[in-house]
Amino acid sequence: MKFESVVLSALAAASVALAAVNPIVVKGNAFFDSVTGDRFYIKGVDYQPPDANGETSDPLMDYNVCSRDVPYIKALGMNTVRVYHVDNAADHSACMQLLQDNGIYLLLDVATADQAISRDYPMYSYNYVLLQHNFATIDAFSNYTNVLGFVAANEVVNAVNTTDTATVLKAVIRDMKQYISSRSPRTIPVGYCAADVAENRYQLAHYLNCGDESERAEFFGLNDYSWCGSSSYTVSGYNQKVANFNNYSIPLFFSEYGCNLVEPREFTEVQAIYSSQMIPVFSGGLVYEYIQEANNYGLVEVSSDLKNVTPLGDYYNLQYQFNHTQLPSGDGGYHANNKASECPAYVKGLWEANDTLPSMPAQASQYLTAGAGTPLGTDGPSNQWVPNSVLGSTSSSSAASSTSTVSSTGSASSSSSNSASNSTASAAASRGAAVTNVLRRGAGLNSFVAPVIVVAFSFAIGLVAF
Ligand SMILES: *[C@@H]1O[C@H](CO)[C@@H](O)[C@H](O)[C@H]1NC(C)=O
Ligand SMILES: *[C@@H]1O[C@H](CO)[C@@H](O)[C@H](O)[C@H]1NC(C)=O
Ligand SMILES: *[C@@H]1O[C@H](CO)[C@@H](O)[C@H](O)[C@H]1NC(C)=O
Ligand SMILES: *[C@@H]1O[C@H](CO)[C@@H](O)[C@H](O)[C@H]1NC(C)=O
Ligand SMILES: *[C@@H]1O[C@H](CO)[C@@H](O)[C@H](O)[C@H]1NC(C)=O
Ligand SMILES: CC(=O)N[C@H]1CO[C@H](CO)[C@@H](O)[C@@H]1O
Repeated sequence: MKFESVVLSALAAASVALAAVNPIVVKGNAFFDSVTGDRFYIKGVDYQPPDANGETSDPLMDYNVCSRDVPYIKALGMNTVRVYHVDNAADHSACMQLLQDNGIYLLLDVATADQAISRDYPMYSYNYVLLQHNFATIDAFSNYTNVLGFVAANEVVNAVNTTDTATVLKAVIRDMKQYISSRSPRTIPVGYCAADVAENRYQLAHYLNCGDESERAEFFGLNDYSWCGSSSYTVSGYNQKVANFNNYSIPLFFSEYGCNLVEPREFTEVQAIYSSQMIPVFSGGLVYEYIQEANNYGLVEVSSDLKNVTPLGDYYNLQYQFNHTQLPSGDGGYHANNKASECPAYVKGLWEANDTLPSMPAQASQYLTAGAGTPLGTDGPSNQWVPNSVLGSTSSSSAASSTSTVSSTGSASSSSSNSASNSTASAAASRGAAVTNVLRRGAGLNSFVAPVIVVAFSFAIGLVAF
């Protein structure tokens, strides 16, 4: 039994006694502390503060940034941050130590603006450049015991017409797992964070959890904005998700939550998320998002010199909820022995992923024995290969649309076709999608001579006009 107030007073004393941040392991559909054996619930916040120019940057390479923010994150009672974008060539040791000292785990997205699965040409983006990047990111973080998991992609399936990307996604998950088992000092789970697309939400979840063990995801995050204002367990539809995921065999959590259609946000969903109704099936969640940006989901505002942050009303509302939410004791009634899912059937226009994953490219296979080598960082080559066959007469006028997806603030994932309730919230909130899924179908990759490595980020921010 753990009361938040106990945790907070323990945190106050953390300068004398270091918080224990033992590696987390997956058992059945839940996370557990590998040393104490306690069930681990994610109490998290999505953390991607932009740099001085409002651009996406790596908050874990700059001690000024993480040391500014971690005390506020800790005072909220959080035990996890999700970071959507890092520079794998940077030194993260100081910030990782700070997180560790404060009992905070890291859920890390490996994609960047330049290195990600493409919705436009998923198979062409599946190459050794992508895998070298992902593997080098694993190398850069796998020594830290407070890494909770790696997110292979965020919202790459964002509609009914991008489901073929799931085949590549699953191959990437398989490859990352294989790299971890070959090279990492410990097993670190690899999973996915999904847009809440009502039409194929369960197909995707079951697809990533079906087939051979070597191919299956090890957790599933749902970016979910279905609880707005003083909604309820039933009005939000949480109850249906619990019922439908009851037989799911891997950990499930909200990788983003916090609808802002009703303001101020009271975060009454916190009580539901950690209730005995939900924890047999869900393992907590992460609030979108720590820092205030144009899309208006922030908990704190940062000063223009980036030196200070000021908590906003939503920060205190969230803190209030965590102060008054008690985690159930024991293992929370988790499901130890659910079976892996059945692979969903092909349905044209709705679910078009298949069960024949592409093999790991030969060049990438070498990394399993030789290692991924030097991390190339955010200036490294992009994996967005553009083949001759897709060039053609299509105009490249849609470049502008990709511009908007990368600008770091707000209303990112406009192509999300959530027909679920509150799709506006979901679409507007998905800044994470902007970071990881910059390149979408028709987004202006048409005018290159191929094969060519596209400097996608420069392209997307409009520095390069072809
Ligand atoms: C991780 O640990 C290994 C073995 O001690 C070391 O060679 C490697 O440089 C470390 N990686 C990082 C990023 O610190
Ligand atoms: C998918 O549908 C959206 C919305 O209708 C559209 O904007 C996009 O171009 C489509 N993508 C493909 C690959 O058909
Ligand atoms: C499976 O999907 C991939 C990626 O879309 C595609 O390249 C491949 O041809 C598909 N395989 C089968 C057997 O349908
Ligand atoms: C939450 O609890 C902490 C520690 O007792 C306290 O400092 C803080 O003011 C509380 N916050 C709210 C909003 O109740
Ligand atoms: C779980 O239930 C869903 C339907 O709700 C079904 O599609 C799936 O195959 C089931 N999984 C198992 C392992 O029974
Ligand atoms: C299902 C659900 O939670 N729907 C909510 C969507 O947002 C509106 C507020 O704008 C709520 O009234 C609905 O309950």
